[in-house]
Amino acid sequence: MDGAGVSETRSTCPYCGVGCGVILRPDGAGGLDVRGDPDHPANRGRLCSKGSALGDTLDRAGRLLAPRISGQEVGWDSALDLVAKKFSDTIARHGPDSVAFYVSGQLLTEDYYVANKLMKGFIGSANIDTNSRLCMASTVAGHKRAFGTDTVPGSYEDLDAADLVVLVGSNLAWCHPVLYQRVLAARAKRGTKIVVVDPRRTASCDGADMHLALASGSDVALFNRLLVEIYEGGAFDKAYLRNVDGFDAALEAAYADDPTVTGLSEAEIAAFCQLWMRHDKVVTVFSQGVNQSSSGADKVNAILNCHLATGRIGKPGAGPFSVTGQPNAMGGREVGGLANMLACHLDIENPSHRTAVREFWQAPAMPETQGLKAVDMFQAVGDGRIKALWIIHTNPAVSMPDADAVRDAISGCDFTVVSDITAETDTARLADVLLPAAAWAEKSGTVTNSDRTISRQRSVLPAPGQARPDWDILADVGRRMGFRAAFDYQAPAEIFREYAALSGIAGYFGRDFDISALRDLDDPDYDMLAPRRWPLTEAREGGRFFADGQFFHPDGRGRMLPLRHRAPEAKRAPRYPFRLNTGRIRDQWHTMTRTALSPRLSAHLAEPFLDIHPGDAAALALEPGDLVQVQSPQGNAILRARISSDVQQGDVFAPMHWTGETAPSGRIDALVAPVVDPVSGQPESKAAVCAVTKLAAAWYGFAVTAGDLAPDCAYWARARTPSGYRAELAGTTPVADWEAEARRLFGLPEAEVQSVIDSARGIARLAFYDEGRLLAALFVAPEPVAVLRDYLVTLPGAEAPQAITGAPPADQPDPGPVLCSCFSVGVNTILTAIETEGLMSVEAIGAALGAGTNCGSCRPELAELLARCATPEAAE
Ligand SMILES: Nc1nc2c(c(=O)[nH]1)N[C@H]1C(S)=C(S)[C@@H](COP(=O)(O)OP(=O)(O)OC[C@H]3O[C@@H](n4cnc5c(=O)[nH]c(N)nc54)[C@H](O)[C@@H]3O)O[C@H]1N2
Ligand SMILES: Nc1nc2c(c(=O)[nH]1)N[C@H]1C(S)=C(S)[C@@H](COP(=O)(O)OP(=O)(O)OC[C@H]3O[C@@H](n4cnc5c(=O)[nH]c(N)nc54)[C@H](O)[C@@H]3O)O[C@H]1N2
Ligand code: SF4
Ligand SMILES: [Mo]
Repeated sequence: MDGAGVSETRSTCPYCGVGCGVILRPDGAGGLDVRGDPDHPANRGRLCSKGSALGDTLDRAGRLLAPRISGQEVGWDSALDLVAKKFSDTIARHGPDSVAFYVSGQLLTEDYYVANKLMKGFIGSANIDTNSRLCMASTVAGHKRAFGTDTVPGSYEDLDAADLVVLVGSNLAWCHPVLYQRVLAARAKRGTKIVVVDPRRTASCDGADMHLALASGSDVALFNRLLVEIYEGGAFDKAYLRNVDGFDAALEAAYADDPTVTGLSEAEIAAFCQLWMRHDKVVTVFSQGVNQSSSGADKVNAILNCHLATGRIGKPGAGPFSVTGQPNAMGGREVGGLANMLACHLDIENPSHRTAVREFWQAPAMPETQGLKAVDMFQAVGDGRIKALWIIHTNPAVSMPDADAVRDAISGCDFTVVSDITAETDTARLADVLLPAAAWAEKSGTVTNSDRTISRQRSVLPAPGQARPDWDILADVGRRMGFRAAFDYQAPAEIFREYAALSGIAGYFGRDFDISALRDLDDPDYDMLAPRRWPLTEAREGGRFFADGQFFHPDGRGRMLPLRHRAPEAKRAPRYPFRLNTGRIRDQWHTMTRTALSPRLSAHLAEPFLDIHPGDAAALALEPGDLVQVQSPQGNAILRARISSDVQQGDVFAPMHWTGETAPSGRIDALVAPVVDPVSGQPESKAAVCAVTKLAAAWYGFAVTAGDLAPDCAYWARARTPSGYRAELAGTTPVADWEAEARRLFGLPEAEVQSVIDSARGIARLAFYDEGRLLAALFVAPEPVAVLRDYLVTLPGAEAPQAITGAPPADQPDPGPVLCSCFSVGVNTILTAIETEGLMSVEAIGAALGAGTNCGSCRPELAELLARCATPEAAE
């Protein structure tokens, strides 16, 4: 409670694996004020743009409020009886392996624990897999091969203490912004060097000393070369290597690899190796450019090899560091949410581990082999081997590779249950039964971030309608399936205690994951639990692993692996000449079900795009703003071309975020082949092949509206604005009557209209009014529409007699696209201030305009604007 009697609650941000602490304070209008928690060790008060905008995303308008069976609202009893009956019947008729759960690294640990216990212990199948298969599986496999368990050796403090931070396949500036700010702070303080290893130039390169734009998929060759240099330069740690097997074989394989496949010059590679070898305190941060690859586990081990060879692991400021994507990716790995794990880092294929867990759970049945991994699981759904499927907290119809096939598989499945917070997702639309889940801020539990810190999420808002927490829905189904005692949970604290007790058994087997010190936590202590880093036993809390040369293989030794470069599976060919890289943008989270509710987050990049090199664009006769058709052997997309030398010639990059709800032709996973790493089963999301052609558009349109809109054309993308929606549109067939079409689009059959229509030139401009207030406006042209979008989005709902001109009155400047989402500062405003006020630094821009002073996520882009102003010839 503060002085005014308003209570504040500490919780954790529901987005990325940095796991920032937040302080939540009800705003009195059903929403929340959200600020960074100065006492949380992950962020010390900082938040990025997404965390800062959490308050904007709590809108209840689109929430799923009641269970539905075949689209009809029903009560919980009907819905859950049906789920329990269908699963029980299917198991009775076709065996336990005919059903599956597909879950998420965004579930809380308590949710995840119950799901895993129900499937592995009581249904008796290991067919539970998670979207972490698309995310962290290669790291899990790499860690297990090298260390004997899935252990993250270091902690965030290592980023503060390092002299060199190497970002491999990580766009830390946009995907783990608070960690990137931490690295930049260390750089300001101690001169930390930063290297980025990424085929693409990203925002993370802006603060970097070196960017190695290697060929897609060639990381193993690069780190093999580093291993050779470590050997030849005498930088290996002989004493440490006494505890590690495989150095000679790894070195021999490394010698056999050819570093030229990286496409980097000898000088670049030599400079990188020198830098790496010169700095004992080196942290190699890696993420999806490493994991999402058909050689993902090998890439992980190639990095681990170099750290093991030099003994630079588990020491302050030194170690390999897998940064996790989702808020509870780590928790999911710990509870055993992957089809090839058991629980608490125990192995499903180890009989004594299995027996111990079975006895602890008093489980009737335990699978003896691994279950189906995500890609195989959806193939089994597609060919009818899986007959009942429960999808929880994830949107596979968008995010799985070969997404159109996955969508068809789900819709063809005999019985699909989807638990979500909204019915408006590509996956939820396919469900037979939809279950309303309580969302972040409405439910309680724990999550584990990238550096093994367990933090509480706490409920501060009532769940709307009939929504219930995921653990509660799962446990209820468990009870209805006949497992009363095992799923008789009343509160998440009970689940957590049981889980902590189980981890003690893992500790007994000598596994790393042991939080048994928390097994007797009473309810008030659980409520108050402050962030703690595991392991948490009577003997030990937190700290680092492996500096002492003690590993978790049965012989206690670490392992280096012999590795050879393998190119991505899909090969470029004349028909598919481009390499399609995919990933994230700064202000959207995955399939956008939450972040797209925020107008300020939607302003940064409002439509799906394809980055293409100027040389390739010229060969395809592309102009800036053209739409392109992108085709792969799996599927098609239409995206906005952004011509940029950030990507290499022959490579293109597209974001993963757009969906059937926001831009149906932008579902990029429709193009990605379902190719996986043979070791980890993780899909190769970053290296499909594709063809690119200019879309033969008959017309292009731009619309703003205070209401909703119902586009029906080849390309559309809509985004929230403070006053409603904005949309980009394009069609491949001419429209005869633009007024009729616009009235249909906006659902305004009668509204008063102003219009300028020039059919001969293909131009139409229409503005609809209600007593002088603008309701909606549409601008159509035969080429990409040139209107001042950032001005137009402010007009709906206001008196705007001149809207149809598409431009502000002469005395009102156009702010340009929003760069700083926290303070809604546009590019033009910043450029003007740089010029007229002579601003020379990001700090000066902040002092003048506020931009970049809150979350700091846009600081790399501000730096780039400054650099561009300083050297105009460098601008594209
Ligand atoms: N804003 C935002 N932040 C997020 C998320 C989000 O949706 N939005 N999602 C969270 C989640 S779940 C995850 S997993 C993380 C992901 O975080 P990151 O892994 O940092 O993000 P990505 O953009 O997927 O990919 C990182 C980079 O890998 C590069 N890359 C592609 N191929 C290769 C290659 O062969 N070698 C190398 N070295 N690099 C390559 C890409 O060009 C890209 O810049 O982000 C988390 N944070
Ligand atoms: N091409 C390509 N594809 C990729 C990637 C890539 O880089 N490139 N990255 C992959 C990676 S790393 C990841 S992690 C995945 C992410 O992909 P997904 O997991 O499919 O994406 P999300 O949008 O996070 O889906 C979360 C869903 O849970 C719902 N939800 C929110 N809160 C709750 C809740 O409390 N309970 C329940 N039951 N539901 C809730 C949301 O509305 C949403 O529908 O995408 C993968 N796919
Ligand atoms: S870095 Fe941003 S998205 Fe990630 S946990 Fe922190 S505030 Fe949330
Ligand atoms: Mo992820």
